[in-house]
Amino acid sequence: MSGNVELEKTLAIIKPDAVQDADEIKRIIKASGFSVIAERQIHLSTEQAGDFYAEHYGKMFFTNLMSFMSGGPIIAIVLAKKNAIEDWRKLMGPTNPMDARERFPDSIRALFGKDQTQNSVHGSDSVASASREIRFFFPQMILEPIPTGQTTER
Ligand code: RTP
Ligand code: MG
Repeated sequence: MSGNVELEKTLAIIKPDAVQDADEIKRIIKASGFSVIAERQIHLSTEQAGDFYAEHYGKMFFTNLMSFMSGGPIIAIVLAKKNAIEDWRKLMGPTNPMDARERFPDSIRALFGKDQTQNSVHGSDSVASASREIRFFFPQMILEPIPTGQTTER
């Protein structure tokens, strides 16, 4: 058995507007106690960006969000830590960087976000979305402990 049972995983994305700041963002992430357990740079198509953010389909910002997220490479990162999902959302800060700068000046969106669309980073917002989003970028990753006697085949 490993000692990693309490560690939670979440999906972070460094969005196209902040890829140039990736080294500094990763430094802050690691200094905040997260482990980077997988990382991948990818340039999404508009369709893939729409699939990833399907929960926002039909909202007024959806088209804009798809073109932003497919407008350049992104870096998808799996982070692990106790309470990773909530703690990464806190470290990211609020959706709108202006709001982030007022209320949470040390947050990543306060430091690196440009506007309410180009806001530097993404984070999963629940256990269910973390699971879906990690699989979206890292389909081979085994997410749940596999009980003894079962195979990884599905
Ligand atoms: P994310 O999913 O990227 O972690 O961001 P979030 O939970 O803080 O915000 P969400 O409501 O899920 O929105 C997803 C992303 O859509 C863009 N957005 N643009 N009014 C706008 O122009 C607007 N609102 C949201 C942002 O890139 C936001 O992060
Ligand atoms: Mg969201």
